[in-house]
Amino acid sequence: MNLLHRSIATGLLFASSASLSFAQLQGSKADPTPTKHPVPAIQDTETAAQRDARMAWWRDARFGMFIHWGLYSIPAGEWKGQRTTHIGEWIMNDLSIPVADYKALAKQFNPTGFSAHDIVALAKSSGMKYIVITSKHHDGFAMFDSKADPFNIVAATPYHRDPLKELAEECRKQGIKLGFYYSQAQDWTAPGGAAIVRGNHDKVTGHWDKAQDGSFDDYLHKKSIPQIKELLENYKGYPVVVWFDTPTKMMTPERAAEIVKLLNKYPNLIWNNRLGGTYKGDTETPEQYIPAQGFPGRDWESCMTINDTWGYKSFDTNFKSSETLIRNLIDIASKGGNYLLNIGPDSKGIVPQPEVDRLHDMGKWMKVNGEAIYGTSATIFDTPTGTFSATEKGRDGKPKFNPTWEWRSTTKGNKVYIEIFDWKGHFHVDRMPRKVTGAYLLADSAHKPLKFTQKGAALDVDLPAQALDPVATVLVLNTTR
Ligand code: H79
Repeated sequence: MNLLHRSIATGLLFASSASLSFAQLQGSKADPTPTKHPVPAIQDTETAAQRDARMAWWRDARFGMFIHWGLYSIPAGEWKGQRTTHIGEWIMNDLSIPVADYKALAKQFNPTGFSAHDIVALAKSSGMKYIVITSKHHDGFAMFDSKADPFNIVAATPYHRDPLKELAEECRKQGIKLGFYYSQAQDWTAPGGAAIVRGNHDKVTGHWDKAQDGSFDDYLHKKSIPQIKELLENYKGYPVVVWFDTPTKMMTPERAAEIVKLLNKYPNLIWNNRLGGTYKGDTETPEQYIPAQGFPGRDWESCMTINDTWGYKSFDTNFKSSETLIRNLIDIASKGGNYLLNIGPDSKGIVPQPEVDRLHDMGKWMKVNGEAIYGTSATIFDTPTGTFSATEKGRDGKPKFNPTWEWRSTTKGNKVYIEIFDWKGHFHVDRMPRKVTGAYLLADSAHKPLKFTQKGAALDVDLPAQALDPVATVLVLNTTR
């Protein structure tokens, strides 16, 4: 259905909601009441079946690459001898760098080491099915060819190339999806751009330089919306995801609606819950944490860093282990979510080697065990996967969830996968909700049948003495329901 048909259908639906048939109600969103959005978004108008079709590839993918790359990779966390203690892409804000000084970085940005081919190949070999790259972060610098604003990689740097275009070509060639992150409200170098209020910055605007002052609506109409339009129009079939961030209080329903009008022209597009203006978008976006129970009834994606920064910071060497990263991916899949794992290329466009090494390890695991991740749905077990802290709060403000690492489970049709971390030479679960008809290890290419017994609700499986993979060995259960 094209957009015109969709909005006509929606208009009718909303005009006569009293006469909706039960089938129509079932086919529409969980909440069939008309939204108060000034412009209805696709999520407000599509049927559940249309939504399932639109989200299908994303739900199957389970694992994506986030790329934070921009001018901030030049200071790499340090400005005039001062180190930021926060995330690298926030350096301009954190160290109150004047607009003119920050913009001057563009003149020295020449990332000759960037290879779209290598980055796409890295994502693919790691088992990732999509890439989301920062097209413009809060610093306002566009990493693409923009006619709407000259502060961009093609017009303002000696590099003169559009990495988004090169990535789009490579993604098309290598058969992987591409999405764009765009900071729609925060923009610290464009007059009128928003800034989160913090530190000793202006208590109302969040600004620290007069050059940042101006009309937000002018910023929206002269930069943000035109650039979003460029991103949607100029990359032939991409982006398939638009990843908004930090709407701030400036992104009112009326302003967000102007962006929704653009998004609605792309009926296959997926966009997250950070547009603002009360639009819920398609996906929940827990940042730097894995929710205890996922988001039942919602699509969701944990975005996380490999070390502690998104944008490259030369002195951040706090890299998570491959074991942690692989287990995080499994944990997320077992709760029905996606893992958007970040890399931060440096000012030459090179991906830090410790990040490459970890992604290679993940790829090795996925090559053998990907079947237990892709296209799966959440666990069918009610076994707890950790405990809630009595004292600590998590990033969502709720009691912090501390995972334990015995095992997780994912499901696909009649197959139940048990990803075992803590290998004991046998597997036991008190309540197995299905009848098991066979068991084997995914890493055993012969799929040698394992002995198992089901007594009452309990299931016991005999396993070899040694794990086939110390990080996670996958037990496959064939079941009937
Ligand atoms: O792009 C990455 C972050 O830069 C971005 N979202 C991810 C994907 C992000 N922007 N804002 N936030 C996340 C949340 C705000 C964090 C803050 Fe702070 C806490 C702003 C001020 C205090 C972190 C710590 C940034 C500066 C100090």
